[in-house]
Amino acid sequence: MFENLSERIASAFKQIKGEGRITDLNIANTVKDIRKALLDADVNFKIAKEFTDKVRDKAVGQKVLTAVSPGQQMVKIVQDELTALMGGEASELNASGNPAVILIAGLQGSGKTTFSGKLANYLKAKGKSPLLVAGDVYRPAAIDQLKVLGSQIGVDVYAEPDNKDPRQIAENALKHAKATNKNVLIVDTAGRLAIDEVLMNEVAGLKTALKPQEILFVVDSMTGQDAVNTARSFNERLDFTGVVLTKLDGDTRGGAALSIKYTVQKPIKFVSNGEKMEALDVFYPDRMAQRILGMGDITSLVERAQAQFDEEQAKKLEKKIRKNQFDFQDFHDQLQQIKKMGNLKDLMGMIPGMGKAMKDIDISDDAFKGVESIISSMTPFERANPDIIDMSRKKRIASGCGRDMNEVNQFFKQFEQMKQMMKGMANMPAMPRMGGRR
Ligand SMILES: Nc1nc2c(ncn2[C@@H]2O[C@H](COP(=O)(O)OP(=O)(O)OP(=O)(O)O)[C@@H](O)[C@H]2O)c(=O)[nH]1
Ligand SMILES: [Mg+2]
Repeated sequence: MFENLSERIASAFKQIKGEGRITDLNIANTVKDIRKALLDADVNFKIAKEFTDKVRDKAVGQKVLTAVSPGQQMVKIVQDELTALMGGEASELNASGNPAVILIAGLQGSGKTTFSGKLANYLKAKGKSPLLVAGDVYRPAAIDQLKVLGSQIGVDVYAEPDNKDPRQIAENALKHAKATNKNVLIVDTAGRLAIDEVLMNEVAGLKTALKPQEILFVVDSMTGQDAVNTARSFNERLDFTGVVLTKLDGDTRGGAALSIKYTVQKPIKFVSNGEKMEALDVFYPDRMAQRILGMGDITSLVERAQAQFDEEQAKKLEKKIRKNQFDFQDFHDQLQQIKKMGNLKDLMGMIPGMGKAMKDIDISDDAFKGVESIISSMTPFERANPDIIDMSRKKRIASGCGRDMNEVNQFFKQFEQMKQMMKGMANMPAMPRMGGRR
């Protein structure tokens, strides 16, 4: 995420970190390079200038020149200013109300429908009972798309395929939600290629009819400055409550994330970074600033792991590891959990220092494919009993998944090593025992 921007800012700091003596001149040079980096990331000119003026004034005001570690102090100033630029504090979604209504708006293809599904999934995990509403009446496929997402995450979808009046549909959906005890209504709407009166009237009409707690404006972060301009128009008309940035998994430069809050004075509430239903994060300006500065984001990484973590299952797994019974099925299940946490490259980028190292390495989600295919060509009995797999079984497994014997042997070797390592770790005295004595 924002690799180029991160790299440019890091190199701007190099000149100040490496210097034995800090002067007004190298502060000025650092600031100038940061400004260039922001402009190249498609941050609006005025915002970039104001930002770097602030950084310079603070640096001079805080006597960075005489500080013990001026480089670090500069980084801290930039970190604080980046956080402030993106909104300072995280802004919570208001899902109170019975039902709470959340209206989703934005241009065509920005990711509204996908986000509606992700939000429903997110709220469901928080104990809410959401209802998705198909408010896009123009494309018949739009209803199907929402229904597919709904069934994937186990959330009901309200649709009226023969009704062409989104306002009526939404009002009926509201009644339906009340009757079926749903406490959040998520209304997906139609998008258009460009801002036009028909689109604006339609969404404004929905706003009047539904009095939503939240109107979320969904915008494709790949569109940079355009994203910011569209946000401005939508905000003038709708006075929305928050922004959702989508497609942060692509090679977006960062301009939208950095300029939008400043421009519309509305918080970014969520960022979406992939097509999977789990690929949604609450937006934390401070964590994003850390990521941009190459400091990683361990907090989010841990939160993602926790969201996928099943305590019961973990306890069972620990027992098996202790008894040295960790098998191929367990291994397979663990892989699935990791994959659910999101795209691998994105996960690695959350580890401090890794973002830069990973920049040119292409890790796709296919990285596990070989291993997965080997496991899936085992019988359930083999998966649960790795020890019984002899040479002839290995040969059958290899031909079943179309991999060569070397690869299969290597995987078995790695699996054995991992098992030994796990056993060693599980039996270390420092590890708290679970389950108690028997
Ligand atoms: N990589 C990536 N793709 C996304 C993300 N969000 C949505 N998409 C994809 O972008 C395309 C458009 O997403 P939709 O959710 O259908 O967008 P929409 O705003 O509902 O589009 P319309 O209903 O046509 O206006 C789909 O192919 C999605 O899978 C994201 O965060 N990352
Ligand atoms: Mg849609």
